Amino acid sequence: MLTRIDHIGIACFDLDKTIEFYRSTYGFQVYHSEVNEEQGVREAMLKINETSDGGATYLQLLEPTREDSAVGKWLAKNGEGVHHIAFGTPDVDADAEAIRGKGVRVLYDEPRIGSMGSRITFLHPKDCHGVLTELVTSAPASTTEH
Ligand code: CMX
Ligand code: CO
Repeated sequence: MLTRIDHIGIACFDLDKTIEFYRSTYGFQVYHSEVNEEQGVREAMLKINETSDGGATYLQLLEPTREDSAVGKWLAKNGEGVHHIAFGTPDVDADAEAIRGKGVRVLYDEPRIGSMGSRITFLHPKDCHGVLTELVTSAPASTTEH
């Protein structure tokens, strides 16, 4: 069951400048940052609020590490802006299978590793009214490293 908005993914050309915009304009701080080579991103998670399911909602700022990555291609075509929305679930495997059964293309056969050791998969934007949609199960709290 999808229980929160886990994050909004925002594509940017310069991660450091974009972090500074969110800090100086809104006061949001970087909670976590990492490079995910498989996804081709350098990313920063800004925690906005905690949620009633024990998780949290973040902004995920994304700078591509290579032009042929999903974010690199998207930036070249669209410029900066909202790239995807991510829903949090305790069981990404079950939700992905249930949604696949409804005829929506799930991009990965098995969830992959996302931010902070989470497990993630994506739904094709063309099957979701133009919105690239991610499903996320957070890593257990004891294994989360910031
Ligand atoms: N939102 C909405 N539509 C999108 C989109 C997005 N983020 N990305 C691509 N599209 C649309 C394109 O506009 C295009 O539409 P048209 O045919 O009407 O022009 C169509 O989808 C195909 O796009 P494309 O540029 O040819 O790109 P690809 O098909 O090669 O890739 C996708 C699209 C969704 C399969 C790819 O972006 C993907 O695998 N995404 C999942 C992984 C990802 O986004 N990783 C980065 C984030 C990591 C994280 O969140 O941790
Ligand atoms: Co994301």
